[in-house]
Amino acid sequence: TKTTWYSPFNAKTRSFIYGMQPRAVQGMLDFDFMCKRDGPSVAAMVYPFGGPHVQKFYWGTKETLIPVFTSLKDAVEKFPDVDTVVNFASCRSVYSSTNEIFEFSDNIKTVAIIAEGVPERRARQILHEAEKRNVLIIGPATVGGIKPGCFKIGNTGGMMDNIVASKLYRAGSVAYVSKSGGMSNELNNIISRTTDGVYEGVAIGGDRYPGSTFIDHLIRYEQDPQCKMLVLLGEVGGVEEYRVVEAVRNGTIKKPVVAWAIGTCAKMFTTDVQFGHAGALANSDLETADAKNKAMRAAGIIVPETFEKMPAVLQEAYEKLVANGTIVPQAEPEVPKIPIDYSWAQELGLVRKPASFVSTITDDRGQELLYAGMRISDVFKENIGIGGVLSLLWFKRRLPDYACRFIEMVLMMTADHGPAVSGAMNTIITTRAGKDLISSLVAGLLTIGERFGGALDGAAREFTKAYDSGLTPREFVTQQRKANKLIPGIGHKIKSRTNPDLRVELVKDFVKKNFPSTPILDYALKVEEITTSKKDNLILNVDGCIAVSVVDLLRESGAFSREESEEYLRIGTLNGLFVLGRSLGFIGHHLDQKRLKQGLYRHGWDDISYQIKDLEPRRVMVKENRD
Ligand code: Q5B
Repeated sequence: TKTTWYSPFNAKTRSFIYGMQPRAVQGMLDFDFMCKRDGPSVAAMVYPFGGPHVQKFYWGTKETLIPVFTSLKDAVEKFPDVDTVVNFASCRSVYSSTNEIFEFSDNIKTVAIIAEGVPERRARQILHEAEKRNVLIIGPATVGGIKPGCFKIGNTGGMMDNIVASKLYRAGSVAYVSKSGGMSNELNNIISRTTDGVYEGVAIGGDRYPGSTFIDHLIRYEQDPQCKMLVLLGEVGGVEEYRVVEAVRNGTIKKPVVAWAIGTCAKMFTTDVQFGHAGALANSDLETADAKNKAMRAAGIIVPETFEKMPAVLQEAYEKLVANGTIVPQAEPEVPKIPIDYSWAQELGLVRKPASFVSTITDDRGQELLYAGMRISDVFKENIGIGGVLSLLWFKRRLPDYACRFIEMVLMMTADHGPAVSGAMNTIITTRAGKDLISSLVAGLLTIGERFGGALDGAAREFTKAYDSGLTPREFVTQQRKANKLIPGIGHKIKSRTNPDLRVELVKDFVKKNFPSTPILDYALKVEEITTSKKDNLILNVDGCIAVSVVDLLRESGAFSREESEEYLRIGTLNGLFVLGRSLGFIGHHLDQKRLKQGLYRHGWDDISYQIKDLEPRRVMVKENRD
């Protein structure tokens, strides 16, 4: 269906959206879908940044892709059928972008300019150029307009439920023109309740120099045979309403016009009142709303006594047109179902869905980040330290001060044990191979396990089990030996009874002084007496000592139930302490190597015992077999 000058929008109208306005585009597509259009009224978006790409939108309940072009030229080349542009450019760039649009005036016949605050000089230049090129401008400073069943400009009409309530999904017989988007919504509402509905509605915008004026649209409506009745919602300021008065007087407009100029209350103010719109200020008596209403009434336009009486006069005028056969009311189509966005439906409390993830430790959704319910500002106000933070994030509770200090001690104690240990070595080699911090850190962390640094969980488990089952320390050692198992937490490569690990001494000292009781540590020390009597280095090592102390903390502090403490032992909490602490050291080693600009490491041949057998006989055998 081809458009005409008086009917620029129809159910085939396709548009470009100038600017990145996904919400507006989705609103237009939802409207299109409700109107049962064949396809989306938005052909493409034009947005100069980020390169050409596609964006996903809903078409009903399904998804569709809308291309984004970086230039209007590309968009026009791809979609030569598009004749409308909704220009969302800001007031700063609207002049240049609209001029760019004018370059394609062979294709683009209607431009809606949404921006507010366009300088009047620029608005006049745009208007001048548009007239020269025969392009219809709606705006600036407008929400746009709507043609029920056909096309909706940008955000016109508001939310979908509003559009349904005003029956804008199907055409009526009444066309209106107003200045403001808000008042257009009011007209949509009133017209849908008092007549067979809106045929078309345009908000020309509240500036002093709109690209098209009341009369431009009313003359279009007059010419359009589908439109039977006109509505004008003018306002104080400017003289555009008088052009309508003149058109009615001289017979250019013959269809019934219902009109009202808003701002009659201005006379109640002792000084001149500037209403919301830039143009809404009476510069002379002629520009007052009262004068306009009087002139319109005198010309035969249907003007209610007050705006409140507008619905009544609209209904009366409409019923006359029905009575004389001008309007034949149509059967109401089924009210379209509007798919609503999931997030909106959720906000309205209409849907529920099981969450894919559950989290119980932190919440970043509110104004303030919460750690286990504690506001981040309180974390600092109360100076709970890293031990306090760990107790919130790992145990979801505030632990007693001594427990937090113990946690901090563990982290400090395990932070590093020199470059020679497995993990640090791995980190160093990885760094020297040119890898980044995270790779080098992870390379080090991956060495933590039963033998190196990761014996805490095992130590806690085995010592606790032995203690709980009533084994004497000696029975425990014997049992482990018989089972050919090393006792986790016992033994060290370099530390021994004669070369004690001072870290272990510090932990023991702290725990003995601060913990309410230490049954598992005491038990482990008795085991140590037995193992060291066999071999000097079979001491309770740093992993073992921390592990049994944590068990005592979990069980004896009163902060955990027995089930909770069992669970924390089971789920790997204790090794986590070593991992966290030693990360400090591994990162240090990585930075150290980088700082020292150490080159790629290659191990010396002399330090590898090559035990490769001569392969010759095998080769011969293979040959023989083949023969
Ligand atoms: N024997 C730690 O072994 C080490 C025994 C044992 C009964 C044991 C070894 C062991 C359990 C795992 C453990 C954490 C591998 C260590 C750490 C952090 C670190 C590291 C650092 C840091 C040392 C010699 C003889 C053999 C064995 C017997 C050894 N351990 N018996 N229970 N636990 N421990 N890991 O010296 O009769 O001669 O055959 O696996 O707790 O990783 O600083 O380096 O901060 O970075 O190589 O402190 O103890 O001794 O394995 O040659 O054994 O002692 O059966 O007896 P060694 P092996 P036999 S802390």
